[in-house]
Amino acid sequence: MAELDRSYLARRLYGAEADGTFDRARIRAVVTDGALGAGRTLLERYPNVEMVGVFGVGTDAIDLGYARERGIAVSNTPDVLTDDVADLALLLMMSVARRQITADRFVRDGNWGRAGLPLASRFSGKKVGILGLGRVGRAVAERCEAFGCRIGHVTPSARDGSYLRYPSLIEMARDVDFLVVTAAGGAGTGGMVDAGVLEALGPEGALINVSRGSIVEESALVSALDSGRLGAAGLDVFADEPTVPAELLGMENVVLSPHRASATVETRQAMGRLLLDNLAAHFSGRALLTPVA
Ligand code: 8YV
Repeated sequence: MAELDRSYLARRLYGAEADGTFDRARIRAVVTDGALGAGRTLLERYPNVEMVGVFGVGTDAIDLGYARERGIAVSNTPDVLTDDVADLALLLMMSVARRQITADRFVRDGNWGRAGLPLASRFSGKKVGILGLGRVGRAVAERCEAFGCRIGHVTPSARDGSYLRYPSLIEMARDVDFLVVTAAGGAGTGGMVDAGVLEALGPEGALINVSRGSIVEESALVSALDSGRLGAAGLDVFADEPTVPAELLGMENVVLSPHRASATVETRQAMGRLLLDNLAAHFSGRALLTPVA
């Protein structure tokens, strides 16, 4: 299933409007995704929109306040993608620890038998700190427990006693080997992982982000990795996708991924089905299956 070509869709959508072959008043629902979103500017163009269906769990790119003002229902696709996102977080942690991308290229470049590779690090038994113990964060924790890792978290509202809860992000960063970002994006978490947190994570630490690039101060991340103040990173999301800071492209201690955490056939089909089921529910007068509060 091809990834959504967002620029093509935008050109077709606004292009059609420009030549008058598109009656905005007839639009009753907007389908978007967790990255493209639906802000006030877009929703204002469609006076009769009743619903926004998000193909994804993140709603930070949806103007929920304006949707509420307009009485526009919003649905997303939680749960069906939780396992895939947590799996990718584990894949990034292990790839970073074992330097697997470097090892792969070492063999492909024909260097095996001609040169040596530095030793990697063990993943099992490491200390993992989770920023945001929600559905995905909990799934990451359960996976890490199977590898004998010690789990901690920082979560504003969690009352869960299952794992060590740190009083602050910087205290957790000081104490763990991996800091995994699974918190929801949006105004409440923007820039939470700043230079101080990255410094606290330190030269032996690694940042893993499978949520939103906005949660990390990306310039501070690049600087910390470049200077060695931070040991490594595994990143599936970035501040200004699809643009990735050029400095990261040359770093051996960084594993990069193009916002693919939910991009498996099974999950994307399940997300699509859930999105369509929400649309069908709305237009048949039933409650949404997965409404966004
Ligand atoms: C994207 C995501 O929505 O679920 C989210 O919030 O970020 C992703 O699943 C997905 O890649 C569709 O573009």
